[in-house]
Order: sequence, then structure tokens, then C-alpha cells
Amino acid sequence: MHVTEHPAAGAPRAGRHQRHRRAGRRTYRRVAAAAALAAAGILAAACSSSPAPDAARSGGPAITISSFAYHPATLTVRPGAHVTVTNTDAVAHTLTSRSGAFDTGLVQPGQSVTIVAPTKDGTYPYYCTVHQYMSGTLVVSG
Ligand SMILES: [Cu+2]
Repeated sequence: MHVTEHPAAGAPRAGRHQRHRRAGRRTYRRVAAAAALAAAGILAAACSSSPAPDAARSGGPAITISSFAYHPATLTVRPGAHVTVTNTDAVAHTLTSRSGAFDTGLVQPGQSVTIVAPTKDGTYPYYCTVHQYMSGTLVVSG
């Protein structure tokens, strides 16, 4: 009689190599580059609400708002010119580019605000966001 004994079938587990892998420890130093991004947001507010005392008298281009109209209705300026917008009405107005190129925000009665003309030649229609029938055109020509 033969008795075959199978040596415990699940047994041979011994040959497992545990490799000690030296995972190179690298220190990832993340230098915060977020500062540059934060600065970008500031640019939007740059020139919108600085009162420009008598820039018109000193010869710079100017637009006057009176009787719910822009004077002159069409103004031609150099690229990047600073344009003084003065509101002589008794209510607030804006001078807002239809393409988003510039915007005075609300100009209060008696107040002057300076906008910066686009640097690219072109015709830039604008309007008043409060009274949308008010419209004018800024022409940029270098
Ligand atoms: Cu208006």
C-alpha cells in the first residue's frame, strides 16, 4: 500500500523577497508663485477713479457729459491716451466701452475721472450704463 502524502500544499511561501527599495526621498519645495496672480487683479481698478483736476485745461483729451449727452460725441485720441471725463450733470453717469475696453464706472455730478484709451487703433463705441440711450465713440488712431 502506498500512502502518498502530499506535503502541505499551501506551504511554500518562503521565497518572497522583500526588496528594500530606497525610495529616494525628495523634498518638493513649492515656492508660492501666487503673488503674480494676485497682482493681475489690481490692474483692473487702475485708472478708473482718480480725479483729474483740470486735465482738459492742460491740453489733454477730454469728454464732458452734460444734458445726458457726451461732448464731443466722437473724439479721436492717440493710443493709450489719458482721457478726462467730466460730468457736469446733476446725476451720475458712466462712460463705458461696449467692448469692455474702458469704463469710468459711475461718475458723480461734478466729478472727473480719467480713462486710458486702448493701445490698438480702432473705433470704440461707448454708452452710459445708467442711461443706455446715451452713446458716443472714442476713435483711437496712432
Ligand atoms: Cu447716464
